[in-house]
Amino acid sequence: MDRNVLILNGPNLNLLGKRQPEIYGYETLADVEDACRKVGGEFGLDCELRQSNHEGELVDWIHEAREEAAGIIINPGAYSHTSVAILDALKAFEGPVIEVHVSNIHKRESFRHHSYVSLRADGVIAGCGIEGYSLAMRRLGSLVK
Ligand code: CA2
Repeated sequence: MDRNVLILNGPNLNLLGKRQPEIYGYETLADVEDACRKVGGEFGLDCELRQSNHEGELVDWIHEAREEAAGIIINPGAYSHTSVAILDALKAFEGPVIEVHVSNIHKRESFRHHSYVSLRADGVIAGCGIEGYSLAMRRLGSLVK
């Protein structure tokens, strides 16, 4: 638990690397997990990546993380902009939380500019492609001592 990071991904992110590469790039969630494992190794952190298209499942996993993870990296996808339930679940998690967006949400439609999750996140990374996840892992390496 002490050295485990949970990397959560919300709806449609299973399509990463498979559709709309002009926005989301060519790399998949499997590539994200590999990259995070590599960075985690530098800090003695282990990681597990999960993706769900269902809000309640993401909430359940955040609850599980209370017992199982030292930190959370989360790309809530479109739920960033709508989900008070995910925000509330994250507020019940005591470790550091880093929010990641592959695209720069501030350069896109105005409805993407607000994120409920940002009200809880200790850090937010947007627009760095999938490298954002590795950057988040590095940040957790500093925060989780
Ligand atoms: O930029 C991000 O990471 C987002 O969280 C991605 C969400 C979007 O709703 C947020 O506003 C920003 C969408 C994920 C959809 O992912 C796809 C990936 C490839 C092809 C189609 C969708």
